[in-house]
Amino acid sequence: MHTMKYKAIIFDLDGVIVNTAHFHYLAWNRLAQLWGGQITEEQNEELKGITRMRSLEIIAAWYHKSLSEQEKIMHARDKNDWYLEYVDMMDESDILPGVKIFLQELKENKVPVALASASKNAERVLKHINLFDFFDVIADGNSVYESKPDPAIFSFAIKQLGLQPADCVVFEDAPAGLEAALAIGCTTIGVGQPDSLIKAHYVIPDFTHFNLNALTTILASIKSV
Ligand code: B16
Ligand code: MG
Repeated sequence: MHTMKYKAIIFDLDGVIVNTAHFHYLAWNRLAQLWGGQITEEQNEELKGITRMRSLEIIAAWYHKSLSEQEKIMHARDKNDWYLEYVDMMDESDILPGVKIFLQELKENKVPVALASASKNAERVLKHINLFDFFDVIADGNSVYESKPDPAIFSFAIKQLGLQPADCVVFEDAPAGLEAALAIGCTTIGVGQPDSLIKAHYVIPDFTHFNLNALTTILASIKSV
């Protein structure tokens, strides 16, 4: 047994750095309401980490809607316009607890940091909350076509870092994201409730009091991966 060593940290965005999930929910729910329904909390879990188009297809299936390509594009555009109304009101106060201090520690210790988010709006969000400059690599919804749980977004980020999956620790809040990172051999730390993140090597509730020391202790407890 040996202690796992990390060379880089990869962060998901929604649910890890900020709670944009709520804004995605409000925007998708507007569409569901037009179709005479409401998206439940459980259904919303299924949409976490999933690309916009794939999410739309899933929601359309819930309401038994068969959409033409043109209709899909129109609904996805409407949803995004609604979503961006919320994003454009975001500022530093929307950063989840402990995240900025941890990013500052990573920067001081010259640990490479990447973002791997399904969102096409990731840069816009990071700029609103003033965290854009903390990232050496940004992999987002514009980088790859495939949706998590496909590992393409993580492979893209890791290639840009010039590293191997086994060198990277991934922080994820969504089952689809964990599945993606695990499929290629990253070490995964779930952020949130353990019961919905059972696949993760380890789960933390959030980044409150989290630091490199805590990470080292966690990686030692995970054993050789
Ligand atoms: P956009 P993550 C994901 O972000 C969200 O969890 C998911 O709900 C959303 O549909 C997806 O981004 C695409 O976002 O519509 O902005 O391109 O968790 O991968 O950071
Ligand atoms: Mg997420």
